[in-house]
Amino acid sequence: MTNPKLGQWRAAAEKEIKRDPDTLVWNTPEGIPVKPVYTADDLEGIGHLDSLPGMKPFVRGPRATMYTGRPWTIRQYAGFSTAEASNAFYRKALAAGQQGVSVAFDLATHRGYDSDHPRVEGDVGKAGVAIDSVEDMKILFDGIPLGEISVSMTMNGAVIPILANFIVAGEEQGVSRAQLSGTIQNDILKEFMVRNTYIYPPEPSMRIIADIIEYTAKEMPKFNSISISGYHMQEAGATLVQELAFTLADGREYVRAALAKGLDVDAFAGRLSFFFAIGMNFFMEAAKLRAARLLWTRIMEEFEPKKASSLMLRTHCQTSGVSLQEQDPYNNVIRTAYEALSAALGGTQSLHTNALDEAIALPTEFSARIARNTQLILQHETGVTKVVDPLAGSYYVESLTNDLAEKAWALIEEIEAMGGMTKAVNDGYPKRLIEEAATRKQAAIDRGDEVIVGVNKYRLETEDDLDILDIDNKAVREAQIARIEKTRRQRDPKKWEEAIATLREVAKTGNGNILEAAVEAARARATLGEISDALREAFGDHSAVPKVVRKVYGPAYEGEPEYENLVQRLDEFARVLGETPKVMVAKLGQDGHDRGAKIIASAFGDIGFEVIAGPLFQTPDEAADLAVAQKVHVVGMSSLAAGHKTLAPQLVEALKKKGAENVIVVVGGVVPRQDYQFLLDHGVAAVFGPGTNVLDAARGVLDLMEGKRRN
Ligand code: 3CP
Repeated sequence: MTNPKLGQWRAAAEKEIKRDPDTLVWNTPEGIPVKPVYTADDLEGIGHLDSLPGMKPFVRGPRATMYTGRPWTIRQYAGFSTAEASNAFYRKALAAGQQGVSVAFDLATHRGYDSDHPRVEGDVGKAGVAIDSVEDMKILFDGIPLGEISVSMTMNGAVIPILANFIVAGEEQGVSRAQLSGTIQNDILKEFMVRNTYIYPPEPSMRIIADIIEYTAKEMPKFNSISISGYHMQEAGATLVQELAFTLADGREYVRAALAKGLDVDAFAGRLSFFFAIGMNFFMEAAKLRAARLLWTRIMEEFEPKKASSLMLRTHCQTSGVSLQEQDPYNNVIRTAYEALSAALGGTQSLHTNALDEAIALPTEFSARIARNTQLILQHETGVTKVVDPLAGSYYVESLTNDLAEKAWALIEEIEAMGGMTKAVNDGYPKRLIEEAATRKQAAIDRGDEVIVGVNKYRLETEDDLDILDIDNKAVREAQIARIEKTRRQRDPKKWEEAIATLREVAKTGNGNILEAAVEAARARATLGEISDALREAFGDHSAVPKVVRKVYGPAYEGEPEYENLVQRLDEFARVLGETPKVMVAKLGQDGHDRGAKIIASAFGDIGFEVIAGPLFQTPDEAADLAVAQKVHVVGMSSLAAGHKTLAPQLVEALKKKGAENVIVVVGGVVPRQDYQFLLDHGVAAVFGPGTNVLDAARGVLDLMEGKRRN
């Protein structure tokens, strides 16, 4: 039934704006047309409207009383430098109101390398804490009672040694594994899609996950075996529909893997948990969490569980990292506060609020305090915890919930028709959709269609310096190496050898549980690298071939003089040069964040450069070899994990050594302004920091090439 007054509204609207009100419709990246006004008509046919919180299909929340009974957990993700430094940080945060711990590991740890491995020189202690063995893990939780405080660990690649070390650290603190509460991320499919901290190929990686689910179901009843994550998809540029669909499809795949181990669905389903990003589309994000719960119940009903808890989606959320900006960074406090409110209105169980400086560095004590207080103020001062699901019944939000659910379900079914998520991930389908969405979004920002305050509009003439945390990773590496050596010296070599041999055997034969064998190895003080290597021997390493999407950025600019002029200028320069300018986009060290690199490669290709996308995880020497072999004019190093001060100078030196000093090196990504001069002094020709317009970067590279030719 159409509201008879809608016609009157249209007339009034048209009079106000002097054009058709349909021109006010906002077509979101999800393909959802958001109308200027919603009415009861929009609720017609929506099935979930009369549902209640704590009841099927859980749209209104997994708990009957939600925050009125217990507010969400304030769980700030943190970790840097050494176990000692991170431990001190956690203790202070807990004393100041944080309610759970969430560990960020450095990228060397993520990828299964000990701190003394030559490939990780630029990574140790940088974007998280370095953990090499049980000895580090014990220090990390010193004075934090693991039987009382729940601990989340973001770990996927080296998930086996980390969880094993955690279990043994608990044991040696006097806390049995049955008492340990917390969550391990353990979500490998999204690593192949977007985050890239995988180690082994997809198939054995799925076996690892099933083994962890099996072990925790039997031994660790309070521990969440997985955190099925959409967060990184949104960070990589996914639309909310993609984030929703791919995450839930991943979840379905993990359930199937666990069932294939012979587990009863009710033995593990209640300990599956989720993790979503909360970006700036305020109502859509809250609706997304509601839709996620609705769809997860639908998916889980297929497996016919008996317990209601097996049907309910519980989730952690983090405010969006990509929504943070380097420019005018105090705006980030405001962005984060809105996102946090949206997460609370959506009914999250646990939340991380980003610190204002997280676009450029690790949080300082000051910025971490503001981030934490953003949640404390929400919980204690705003009244949002006093009512369950306050957005229920809103014409707009209910309609959005339904639209998101329908669109995501269509994509989930599409994945199903392709043979499920492992297959789709192997084929690269979700990755391609996400990269296309990311490139489209970048074009919208560069064109100014999407406004970012302080970046592409209302930009400050001068930016104030911000105090940021810098880690001396040389010192961290030396301290870690000393402790690894001590651990190796003090352990019983026979016990160590036996435990590693058993682990290798279990991995190779498939007889036994990998985590169980790894716990023994951790007890015998096998290091993280040694445990990972034992599994590497059985499973091999996964290496991905980078693919770059084309014709997404360019078409968004078609006909715009700014873009056309640049294309023409490049074309003319190519004629003078006698060849197409060739740019290699390089990712060095263990930094797998490749959204920026992929967008640059894609956009530069459309503009007319010949682009070589270097593989992930290269050493500076390997990148220089590739640059020489490909005869590139420019290497663009993309750095998002703080390794630039070690790796960029090494790249410049490696090129020089190979007689390729003519190759121009530029650095782009998350580079604090404070570091620009250092990089320029070490042979880098230009730095393109966060928020750089891609066309400006392309013009900058062309200027450098032209300048070089003239000299
Ligand atoms: C909850 N409880 C309640 C109520 N609400 N009891 C009575 N009344 C209520 N209203 C109970 C729960 O049942 C539970 O007990 C206990 O209180 C804790 O509640 P919870 O909701 O389970 O909360 P929490 O322990 O915090 O667990 C939240 C989830 C968990 C389930 C989401 O998985 C989690 O903490 N995830 C965090 C993941 C994370 O931090 N990830 C960091 C990613 P029982 O357990 O006994 O039932 S950082 C990545 C950053 C980007 C990058 O990768 O680099």
